[in-house]
Amino acid sequence: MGFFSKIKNIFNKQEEKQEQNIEITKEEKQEIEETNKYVEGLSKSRDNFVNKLSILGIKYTKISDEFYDELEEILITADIGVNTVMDFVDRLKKRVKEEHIEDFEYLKEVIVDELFMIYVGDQILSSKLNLIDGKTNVILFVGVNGVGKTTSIAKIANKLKQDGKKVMLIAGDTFRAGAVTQLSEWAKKINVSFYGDDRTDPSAVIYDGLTKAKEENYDVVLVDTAGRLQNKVNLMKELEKMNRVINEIMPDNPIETLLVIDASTGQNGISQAKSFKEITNITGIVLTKLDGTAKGGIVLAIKELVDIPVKFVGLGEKETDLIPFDIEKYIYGLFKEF
Ligand SMILES: Nc1nc2c(ncn2[C@@H]2O[C@H](COP(=O)(O)OP(=O)(O)O)[C@@H](O)[C@H]2O)c(=O)[nH]1
Ligand SMILES: [Mg+2]
Repeated sequence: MGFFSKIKNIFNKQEEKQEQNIEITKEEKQEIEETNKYVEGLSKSRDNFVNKLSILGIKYTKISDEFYDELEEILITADIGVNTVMDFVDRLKKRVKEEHIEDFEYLKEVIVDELFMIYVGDQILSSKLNLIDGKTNVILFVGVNGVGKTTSIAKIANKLKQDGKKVMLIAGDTFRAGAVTQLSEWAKKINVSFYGDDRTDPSAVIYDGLTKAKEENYDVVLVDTAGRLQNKVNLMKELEKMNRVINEIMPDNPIETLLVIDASTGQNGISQAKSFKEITNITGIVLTKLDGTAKGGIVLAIKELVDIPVKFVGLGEKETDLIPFDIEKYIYGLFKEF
């Protein structure tokens, strides 16, 4: 049985259990809820993608060169990178030949299997945040304006708070008007601590906020920043300075630096990721607004072109709609009716 049948089985079984009121554990319940979020959030992508692929299966009675050409086009328009698509089609052709595949139903399985392999490849990318118990952990959020940094901070902070962590938000976006207030309002709403003032040097604000967080034994500090990519040299210097300040206060703690990108910006988001990767050590990606795009294939392009693990995905605007990235649920959500 292929990978896709396997995950379909797992998720269907969980749902059946719930429908038949068979007792399920808290973890199983959360799994179902998260899977449903992927299914709902990826509906635009799925409609686009799966419909087109299914039409291919009707249009071609034989797997021909024209079939592969059209398949390539569909995958490229879903924002999976060109090279990834080329490699993928090569592998698919090889398997079709070796396994003498003629049946489209079986080919579907192979397509999903191979797409999964693009992401997983030969390494396991962990979507877990790198947090150490008993220490004050720092998560720095970077990314250009409007991608969803501040809202992602609030959503992640809310989750950490629910997990029982002592959480502080620091307003390191001293550039945009209203950014400090926006963050402090979120802090109030989700009931976590806030540090921010009207100084213009983000590193000075971060220094004082972190000093306080360390003294008062906070578990996690989430730092908002301004993303001015148009001036790469300045941004690099600013990020270097922030990292220096953090290292000075917490010398042996790893710093999580999460780059936030907006899935609906497609290839533009990918080039932002490449630029940020050049100027600072990005440890994970938060991919927002997947619910608003039909080009959900961008996750696979990120893997190929940026090779930084996606740690969270935004599948809606609600506080609970930003969830840890899970490749199996993602693939399931993307291909549910395929
Ligand atoms: N639909 C949707 N909207 C989002 C998501 N994440 C953020 N947004 C919206 O994007 C807008 C910009 O977010 P903001 O956090 O202020 O961006 P920042 O400039 O990077 O801090 C806000 O209106 C958010 O509600 C998401 O995953 N899905
Ligand atoms: Mg902001």
